[in-house]
Amino acid sequence: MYQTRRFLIVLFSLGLSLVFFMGAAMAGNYKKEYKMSVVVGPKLPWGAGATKFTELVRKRSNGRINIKVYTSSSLMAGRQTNEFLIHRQGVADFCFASTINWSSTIKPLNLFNLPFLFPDYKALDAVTGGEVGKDIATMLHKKGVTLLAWGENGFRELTNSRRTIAKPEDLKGLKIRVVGTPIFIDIMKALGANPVNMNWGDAQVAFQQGVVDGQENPVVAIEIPVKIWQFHKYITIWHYVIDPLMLTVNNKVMSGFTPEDQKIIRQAAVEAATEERAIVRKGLIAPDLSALHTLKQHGMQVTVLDDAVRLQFKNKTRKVYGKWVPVVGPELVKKAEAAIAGSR
Ligand code: X2X
Repeated sequence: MYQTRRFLIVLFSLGLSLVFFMGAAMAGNYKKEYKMSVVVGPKLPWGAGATKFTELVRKRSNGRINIKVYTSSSLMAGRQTNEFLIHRQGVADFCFASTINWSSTIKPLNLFNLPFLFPDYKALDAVTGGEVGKDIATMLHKKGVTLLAWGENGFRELTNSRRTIAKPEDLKGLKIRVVGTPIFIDIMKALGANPVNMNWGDAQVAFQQGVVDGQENPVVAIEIPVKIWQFHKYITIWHYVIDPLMLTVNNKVMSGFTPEDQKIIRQAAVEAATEERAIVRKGLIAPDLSALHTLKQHGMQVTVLDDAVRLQFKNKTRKVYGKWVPVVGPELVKKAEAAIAGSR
């Protein structure tokens, strides 16, 4: 009797120390610091969203998971289109990334760059929140990256220092900075503009020096925070492409966390990205047009295209759309078009 009890006690303490030891070993596997890549600066909603995520994770994991945000493309020496590669290699453990910057490496992500595909947020939410979103998550997972949540940069609107752009002909000959993702060169050329690709860091210097006439970026997420009115007087709200953000983690890094910590990471990502998305959508749709008012207050001339004129622009880019469907993958485009039609 006494023997059995002693045996049980020994067994129990052995088990206990094993659990303890395993826990310690797993925690010991954690890096002191994880790296998170962001292309823009820390003060923009996009950069702030990344910081928010890291704060939630640090707090809820009681400091077990410590993520440092590397802003302004610093993990890839400014070259934003290299971000996916450094993420897959594990140079960046986490990313809060634009689909645009990854789409030269991962062709199906050009779905979001197809000109004039997404008319509004409802259409985008139907796509990212539906089957297409799941397909994209599966595809990314196969390439080594786990998609945790969708955030947003926003509809990309055109600004320039030369003139009002109210019809396609107005764009003729204007030198427009775009990201180094080939579809943007095609779109701008189809519209008669003269596109030049530049990394975001260089682009901001180019605006200052007047090396380019214009650029395209979202109003709340980028144009207001960088005070684009210092360089450009004219803005056209044309909603030509939308730019979702993906909050991601390298698969190997994710599998190194305990199930409990994985849950904390997933939850924090959804919360931070959802909050960020709400922030960048504010003030752009009637009755709340406060973001557009901010632009006007700073002397910008705001041209909002109506559906008829938007269609003129769309018509000019149809060939580009057709050229890029096979690159994206016809099945994925079909699914997205159906989801958008269903959201009407
Ligand atoms: O480079 C841009 O224009 C930016 C900041 O919007 C992206 O990273 C896609």
